[in-house]
Amino acid sequence: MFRKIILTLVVIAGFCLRGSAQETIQHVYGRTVLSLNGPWNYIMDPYQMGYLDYRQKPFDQSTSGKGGFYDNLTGVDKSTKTEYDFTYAPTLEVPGDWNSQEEKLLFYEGTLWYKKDFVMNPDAGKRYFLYFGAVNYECHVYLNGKKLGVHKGGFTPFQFDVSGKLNPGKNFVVLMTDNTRKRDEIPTINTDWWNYGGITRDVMIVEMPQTYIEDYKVQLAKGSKDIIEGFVRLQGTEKSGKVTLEIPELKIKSSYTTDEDGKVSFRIKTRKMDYWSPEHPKLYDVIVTSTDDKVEDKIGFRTIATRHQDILLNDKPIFLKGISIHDENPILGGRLRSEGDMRMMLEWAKELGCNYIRLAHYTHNETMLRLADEVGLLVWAEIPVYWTISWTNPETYANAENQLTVGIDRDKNRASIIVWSVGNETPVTEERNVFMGHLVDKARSLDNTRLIAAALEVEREGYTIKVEDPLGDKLDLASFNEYGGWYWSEPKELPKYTFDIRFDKPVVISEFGAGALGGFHGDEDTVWSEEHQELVYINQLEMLDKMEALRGMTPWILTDFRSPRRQHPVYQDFWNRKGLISNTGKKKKAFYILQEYYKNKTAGKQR
Ligand code: GCB
Repeated sequence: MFRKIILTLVVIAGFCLRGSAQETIQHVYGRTVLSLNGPWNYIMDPYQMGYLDYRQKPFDQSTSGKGGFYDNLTGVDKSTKTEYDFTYAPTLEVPGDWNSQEEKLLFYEGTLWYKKDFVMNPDAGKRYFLYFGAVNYECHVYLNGKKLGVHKGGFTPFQFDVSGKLNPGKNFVVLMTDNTRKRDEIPTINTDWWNYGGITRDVMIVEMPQTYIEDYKVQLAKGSKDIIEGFVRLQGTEKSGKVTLEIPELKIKSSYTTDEDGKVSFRIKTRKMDYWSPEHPKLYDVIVTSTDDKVEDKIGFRTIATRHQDILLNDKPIFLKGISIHDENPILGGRLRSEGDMRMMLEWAKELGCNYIRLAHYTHNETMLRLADEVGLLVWAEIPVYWTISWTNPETYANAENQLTVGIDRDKNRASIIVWSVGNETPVTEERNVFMGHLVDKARSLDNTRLIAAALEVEREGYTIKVEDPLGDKLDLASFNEYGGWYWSEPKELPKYTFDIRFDKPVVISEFGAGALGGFHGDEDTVWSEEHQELVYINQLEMLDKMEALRGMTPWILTDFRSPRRQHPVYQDFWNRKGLISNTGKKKKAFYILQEYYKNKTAGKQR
């Protein structure tokens, strides 16, 4: 007990140390921006010689603040003595990881610098923000040779206020990025995915008025089908002012005055509306206006709840026909770079018959969530609290909580998201229970309208598969990964197993699967053959279908993906082969087994 209290205090102290998450502008894609996407010059710098002097002191902390690569010196005349030069350096496309763009960078983990020139004519009456969709993992950002700050975390957006710092005409941004894995970070050193480095998502300069709409939330109130609830927050010089919320199709137009912190909360009783669902992904135009600013969004309204073992979407029981997805284009062997890449993944999920996807194991691209809203796919969103992280380090907790907060903050208006997951396969210990318990509480305090879950693990006793993780008591779903027929048991034995789950909650299997090399055929007992993977799927589905409480699943995984842990030279070659689609885009036999299963599956009917 005493130990538990100490741990709780440590965790809370960790949160206080870092303070609250950095706010980013809601819906940057709906604002006036200058895109900085495209080619950026890069320099690979394994010894950080662009950052540290020969005594290992950072140049940007020296008296002059100069000496690093961010000075962006270029050999203009014969007396210039520089040992780097971005002007002649090769380029990488942004957005895009470095690994998939240059062969010598495929396995690179370390420091790499980026530089981009751009021309602007800043308007003195406006504010400007330099916004990054995501950079993996740590990055130091410099504008015109001056440091703006540092950011850690590979999957969440961040921004810097650059008002008054932009030159009329020529400007340059330099980034030192570093994807070195570290034990105390989130994720930690050990994962089963590629540690893609660099500027993996959009970069832009966002132009805003002096007082602007920083954030808003427009959602159905918890448990209600006719009350739209939320807030608008202004930021800038005149925080207290008039704001108007309009949803023309619902004949809503309401005006409010924000308080001295710029915030106003509202509740609006609404008329009959079309609820968002996978079959009918209705999005309403939502317009927020302030004296100087205006932003337009498309927002869907739906309810999600559980009742004993049922999941209710808009009050009706639903079976979640899902698939897990990494933020990776298997054909590129790199992070998803464009809307086209993302649509390809979602179309495959649709073809499989899905109404639901698990975006594993970290915050995905904002565009992916907007597309899920548009095409009608429910979403499980997650943070990279994965396997064995540093449970007792307060900084680690603060980092996890920050990633959770920023993710919820960014995507709180997306109807598609029904589940916030706080982690995957974390091992049960007292320290972990405290850490994870706090994350669950935090998620609930930030958003009480969605389900909170985590992908738990199972234990076995004979032919009984047990789910007993105490964290499950705090969660809305009984969700767990279960690799029968692959990591344990023969596939043909699976139908003999039964489940013993200690929670009276809907069961949503967050993973099961088996590896197969696309195009490799053999009999069903030949491991790595498509037939073997097919056999695992057939027997898994037979076993799972016997479970009364089964309400959904996201088998592992839609497509093959790169992983440094998958080394078999013939069958893997650094690819995790559990995809239902290969890295050449070919559907494996198991794809059709799951497709058939989903075709016949209806909510409420378990067998
Ligand atoms: C898991 C992990 C997932 C792995 C998968 C596998 O349980 O959650 O990240 O990739 O198993 O292939 O082993």
